[in-house]
Amino acid sequence: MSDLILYHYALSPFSEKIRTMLGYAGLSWQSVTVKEMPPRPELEALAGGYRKIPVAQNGADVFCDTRTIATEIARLAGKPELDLSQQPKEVQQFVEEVDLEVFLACVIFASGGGMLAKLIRNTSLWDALRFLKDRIDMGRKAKVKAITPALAKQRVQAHLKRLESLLVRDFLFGDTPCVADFSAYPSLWFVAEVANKPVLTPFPAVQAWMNRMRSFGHGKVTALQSDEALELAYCSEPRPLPDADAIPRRVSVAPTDYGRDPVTGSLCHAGEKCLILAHDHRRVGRVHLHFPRSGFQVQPTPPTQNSGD
Ligand SMILES: N[C@@H](CCC(=O)N[C@@H](CS)C(=O)NCC(=O)O)C(=O)O
Repeated sequence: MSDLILYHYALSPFSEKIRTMLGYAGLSWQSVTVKEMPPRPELEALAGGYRKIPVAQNGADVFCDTRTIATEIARLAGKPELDLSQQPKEVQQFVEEVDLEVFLACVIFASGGGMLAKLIRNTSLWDALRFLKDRIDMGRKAKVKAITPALAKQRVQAHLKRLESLLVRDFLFGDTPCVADFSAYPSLWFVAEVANKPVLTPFPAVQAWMNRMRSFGHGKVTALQSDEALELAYCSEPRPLPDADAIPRRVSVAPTDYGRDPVTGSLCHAGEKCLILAHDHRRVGRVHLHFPRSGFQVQPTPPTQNSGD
C-alpha cells in the first residue's frame, strides 16, 4: 500500500483526474471523503484553509493542486508521464487550457436542473442550497472571466472536435497515456457521465478514448477517517527540503484564479516548479504544503505570535 491519502468528493472532476491517475499508476491509496463545500475542518487543520479539492497527503507532506499531486504519484509509481514538468511544451500548454478554460466551460455547460437533482440525491436539499450559494460567492470573488451557458456549450463542442482530430492513436499524444489524457478526461466525464449530457455521440474516437480512460479504474482504495489521517501527519516529519539552507520567511500563498483563499506559513522553498510552505497546527504538528509555482501568488505577511490554529 502506498502511503498516499486523498481528500476528495465523488462529484469533483479534479478528484476524478487523480482517482483515474491512481488507477493507471496501479497504486493503492487511502480515501478521506470531504464535504462538497467548506467548512472542511480537516483541511483547515492540514492545509491551512486551502479551499480547492483534491488535496493529497503523504505523511507530513501535503500536496495542494492536482499538478503537485500528479508529480507525487509520478514519483511513487515511477511514471514520469504523469509529471507535467517532464512533458513537452505542447502538452504543458494543452493541460493549462483544459485545466482552466475547458474545465469551466464543461462545469457551466453541465449545470442545470439534472445536476441539481443529482446533488440533492448525493447530499441533501439543504446542502445543495448551501453548495449553490458557496459557488456563486466563489464565482464573484474569482479573477477568471465568467462565460454564458451558450458560450460554454460552444467551447465544449469545439473542444470535442479538437480531441476527435487529435485522437489518431489510442491516447491524445501517442500510443500510451500521459498527464494530458488525465487532465482532459474528467471534465468530459462530468458532462457525459455525471450530468448525462449526450454530447459524445458524434465523436466516436473520443467515445473510445473515454472508455479506455474509464477502464483504468481508481486503483485499490481503502477508506480512512479524517482523524486517523491527521494523526498520521502528526506522527510524521516532513521530508527533507531541496535546499536545507534556505531562510524561511512568513508569507501567504493563494491561487490566482478562483478559490483564492490564502494560506499562511513559512516559505521554505521557492523553486522553479514548486513552492513549499511550512504550516503548523495543533492537530497535525508541522506539515509542508507543496504548491505549483505557476498559478499561485506569494505575498509577505507580518510574523504572528501564535500560528498554532
Ligand atoms: N487547479 C486546481 C483546481 C481544483 C478545483 O478547481 N477543484 C474544484 C473541485 S473539482 C474545487 O475545488 N471546487 C471548489 C470546492 O470544491 O470547494 C487543481 O488542479 O487541483
